[in-house]
Amino acid sequence: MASTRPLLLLVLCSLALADAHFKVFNLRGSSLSSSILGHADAYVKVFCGSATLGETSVRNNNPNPWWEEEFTHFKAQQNDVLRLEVHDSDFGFDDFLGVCQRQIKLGTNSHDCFLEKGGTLHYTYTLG
Ligand SMILES: [Ca+2]
Repeated sequence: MASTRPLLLLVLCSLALADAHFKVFNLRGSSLSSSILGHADAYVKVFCGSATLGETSVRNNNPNPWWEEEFTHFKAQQNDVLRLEVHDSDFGFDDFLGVCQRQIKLGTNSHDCFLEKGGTLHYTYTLG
């Protein structure tokens, strides 16, 4: 029993230094900003550190959208900055509804983020 402890420590140290698997999912908006054109046609762009992970589809005319897309990154590290930009799709220039930024930690974590133009973005991520 005692002999397994150094090995366990070695494994834990290796994990701490290695790139970790990162996934962000369960993106939901609530009470997103509306305009004279109607409700937001919202989508989310996802970044982690210097990597662009992609963007969701547009949820047309919906102040409470849910996106089923999941975004993964295999070279994430603890304390990398997750950045979620929420946009309102429009003809011409899209409106910027707000941004959520957070340093990622190990484990599964859910957060709510208040957007500059009103409304909330909810999301969950897993790192490990
Ligand atoms: Ca729009």
